[in-house]
Amino acid sequence: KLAAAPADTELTPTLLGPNKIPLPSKSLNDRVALVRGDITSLAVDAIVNAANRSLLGGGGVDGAIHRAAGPELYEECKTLGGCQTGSAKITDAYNLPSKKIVHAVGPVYDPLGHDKSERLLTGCYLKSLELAAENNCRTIAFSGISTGVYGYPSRDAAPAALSAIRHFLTGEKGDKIDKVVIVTFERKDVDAYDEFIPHYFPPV
Ligand code: AR6
Repeated sequence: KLAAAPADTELTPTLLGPNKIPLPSKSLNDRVALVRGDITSLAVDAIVNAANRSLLGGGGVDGAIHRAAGPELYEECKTLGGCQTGSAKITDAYNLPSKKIVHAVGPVYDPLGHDKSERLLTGCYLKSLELAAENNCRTIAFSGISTGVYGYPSRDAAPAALSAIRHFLTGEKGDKIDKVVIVTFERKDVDAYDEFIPHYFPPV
């Protein structure tokens, strides 16, 4: 269960998020968890990587995942033909304790095209959840997508991510996922999720 929300969880229009989802719903609280640490150590069904369009590895969490999964991951990624921004593809997880890796390609944040960036980021979360559900992955852990090298501000990325997760869990295929783990690494992301989670997933 998540920590209790501050008393003043009054909703403002900005907290409706990109999908204009009515908030809040107490019943979803135990379906989402927030942890800080290394996503490569998690024994969930699927972990979500913040990849680039080549899907052939890079720095940040992508580099950490490729190092920990081993060279077979790179070999499988080579067969995928890359991936569009705002979408995702799934692979095996090789030496990782998870069963699958979803490789999501977030947008490079564009402050002059905020709405487009948000649509693409939301697309990453929805497609990742869809792929997990299709592959019988009932537990999924997300690293931050676009909030590192790609420059997406954490205070904008967190509500977009939470809105998309909530949208999926309340939708048609929502019952195919038992638990969504949000993995934070840096303080700025911890702070953003601490602030926004109580609005999207209020405590029971
Ligand atoms: N473990 C867990 N989380 C991490 C780690 C780690 N080792 N390192 C960073 N994060 P980023 P992006 C968090 O830069 O912004 C790669 O080169 C970090 O705090 O990994 O989507 C890809 O190949 C941040 O919140 O991904 C692409 O070229 C989040 O992971 C590009 O970077 C995402 O930061 C993608 O950039």
